[in-house]
Amino acid sequence: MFTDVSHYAIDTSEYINRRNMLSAKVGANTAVILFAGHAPVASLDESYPFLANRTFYYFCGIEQEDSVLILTKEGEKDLFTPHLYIYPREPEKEKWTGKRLSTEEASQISGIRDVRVLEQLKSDIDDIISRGMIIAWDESDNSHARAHLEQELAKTDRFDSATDISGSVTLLRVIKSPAEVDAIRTAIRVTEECLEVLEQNLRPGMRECEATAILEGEMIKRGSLFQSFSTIAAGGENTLCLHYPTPKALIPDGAMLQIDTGARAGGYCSDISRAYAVNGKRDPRQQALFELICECKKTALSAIHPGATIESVNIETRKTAAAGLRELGVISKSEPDALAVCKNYYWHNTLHHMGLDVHDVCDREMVFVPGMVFAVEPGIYIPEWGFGFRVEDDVYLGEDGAQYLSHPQV
Ligand SMILES: [Mn+2]
Repeated sequence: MFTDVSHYAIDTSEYINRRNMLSAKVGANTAVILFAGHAPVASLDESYPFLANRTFYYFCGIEQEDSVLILTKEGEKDLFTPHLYIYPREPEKEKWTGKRLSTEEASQISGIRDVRVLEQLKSDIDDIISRGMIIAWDESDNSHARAHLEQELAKTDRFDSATDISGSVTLLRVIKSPAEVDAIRTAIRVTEECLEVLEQNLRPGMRECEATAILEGEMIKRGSLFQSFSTIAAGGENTLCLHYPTPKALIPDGAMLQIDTGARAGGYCSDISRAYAVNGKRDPRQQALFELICECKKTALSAIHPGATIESVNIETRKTAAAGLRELGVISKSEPDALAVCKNYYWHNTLHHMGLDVHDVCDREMVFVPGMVFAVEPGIYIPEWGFGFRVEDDVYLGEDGAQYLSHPQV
């Protein structure tokens, strides 16, 4: 199977709809200002790869450094007038950095007719301020560009009037449209194809980073140049570290290999964890833990329904884990508070929202409603046994409950 996502894109109508939905949540005489941001410097003239601020991207689909989106709502108008600011085409610079978007291309992607060059931005913002419009922005955006605007506003005594729209944006972003679910499903398909290649190449004595290389190499081949996050590959005792950062060890015969990985499609994430016996056969303990975690995932899936919360799913799933750990003798049968002791073995959340960010925006207290997408990842780590792992699948919450988007490991 080979799914090519090099040119996977969400339809322009999606961005238009999203801007219209946000306009209904914003008062009159307001200018929402959102920034794509700039890749952070690694050292000297070397930068980390660029990924546009996901809220900026959500409203226009533009993946180009330093771009700015301004949505103005003036007078009696119900809807925003959108203005997009990008760098102009510059053939000399593009010899180094590659082709920039033309205004026509940016317009086609975003559905925004008014695309301007960045040079105009300052005077346009000055104009917005002088007209007394309310400035609205995303306070969770910690880019230099927003900090700079904050400084500028402070000079004008307008700083106090700036409003934060991140709460309204979260309410939109947590509910996925059919097109978003399709993008996530496509990202998952890519990840699953790459995991299949890894499975065919597993062998005792391989290095953890070889697993990373196979997975990320296969993802890049399929056009997912940017993954949801850096792949985690941990063997043996290293599986006890959740975000194990140094995959340099050899994986001995008989050990487990924890993989946590995800390709992107159209900017959307997938997030899948697998626990493999590196020699192809789980020993009885490995098998017992695998079965318990799968049992936890079943519990989690039935606990994910409209009206549930992240915490209610955590509580239900931990009950299954605690009972299972008792069965396995990890928690003593005489222990009066197995649930409390269970936290020593099951210490991370069971699930998180997933979308344009892998740990997507959310309000942790938020009650689940249909249209949400989650990565469900029960994990149990047993230092006494020298290993632990999580098994993670992605699900969509419909009217009738959670459905798998990925194909669970058996
Ligand atoms: Mn996850």
